[in-house]
Amino acid sequence: MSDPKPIVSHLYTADPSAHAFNGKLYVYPSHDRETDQPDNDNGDQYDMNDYHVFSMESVGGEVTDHGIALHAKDVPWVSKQLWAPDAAEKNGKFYLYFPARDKDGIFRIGVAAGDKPEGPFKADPEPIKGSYSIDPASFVDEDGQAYLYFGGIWGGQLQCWRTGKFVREAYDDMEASGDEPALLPRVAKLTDDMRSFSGDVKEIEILDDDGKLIHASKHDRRFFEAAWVHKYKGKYYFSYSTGDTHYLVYAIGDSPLGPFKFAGRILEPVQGWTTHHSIVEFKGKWYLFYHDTSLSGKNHLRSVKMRELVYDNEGHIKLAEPQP
Ligand code: FUB
Repeated sequence: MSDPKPIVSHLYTADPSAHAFNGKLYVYPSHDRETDQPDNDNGDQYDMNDYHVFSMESVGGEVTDHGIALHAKDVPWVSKQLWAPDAAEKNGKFYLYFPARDKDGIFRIGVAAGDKPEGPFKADPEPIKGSYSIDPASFVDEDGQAYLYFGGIWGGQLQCWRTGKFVREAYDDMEASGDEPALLPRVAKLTDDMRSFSGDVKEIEILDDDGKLIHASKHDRRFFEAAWVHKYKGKYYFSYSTGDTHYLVYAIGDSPLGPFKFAGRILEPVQGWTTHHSIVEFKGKWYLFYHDTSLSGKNHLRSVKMRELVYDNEGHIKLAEPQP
């Protein structure tokens, strides 16, 4: 399969969250930049401080960079590292969800609101109460209920939240092991104004072929980071990155709260350590947005790409062949 070109090359972009809003395709990525921070498992090299929003009217057409939609300096609670964002629309308003370290170095999730899909967005002065870890992904169901999925192990600090409270000393115990269930991603319902959690944070169960929670030792299928939820033919698809094995995989369920049953791989490892994606329907076709480091050759300078997806008769996801 031929390797697609990045959708833009004037900036480094990663962790793309794509949505169809107002008849256009909008992409909300991280904005990677050069840094003198060390490259380590903590993710210090991902030292981003703003977000740009991109849009296109057609796939393959011109991609517009709408400029800075939110900057870290305008968010009072943030110390550093604006990581993978997402956006949602409700009642004609647009919301940007973003993870960043607070002044204590703890990853939290913030929300910023705007009147247009491309922003600018104004951030609430505090992170969402009860939020933690990284990689927020929103999903608004057909009944109008919105959900926020989040979590990431290792540098994403999810292992510090095993007890429901932040335990800094648990950081180095990065994940479970052996036959223990893997650490699980989180979900919370959002309030009608999209700015708070309306209930408790819950764990998302991802079940293996035997109907049990995926074992922590199965690094090729356990959750690492980059949650994404989409709906196809009444089923909910929960997709994510397996981190240190570098796959994008997915699981299918009957409820946005899970459980989800492991269903396979979407994408084999790309160039670069991280892999992170979104899945969106636009003008009757489905697309995978993802990133790799083909442009820079450096782990922390990534570029967003896209490929068309198709479903087989059982609802399993495949990359379209040939690509448009
Ligand atoms: O971009 C920083 C982090 O790298 C993201 O939050 C992770 O999902 C990984 O892509």
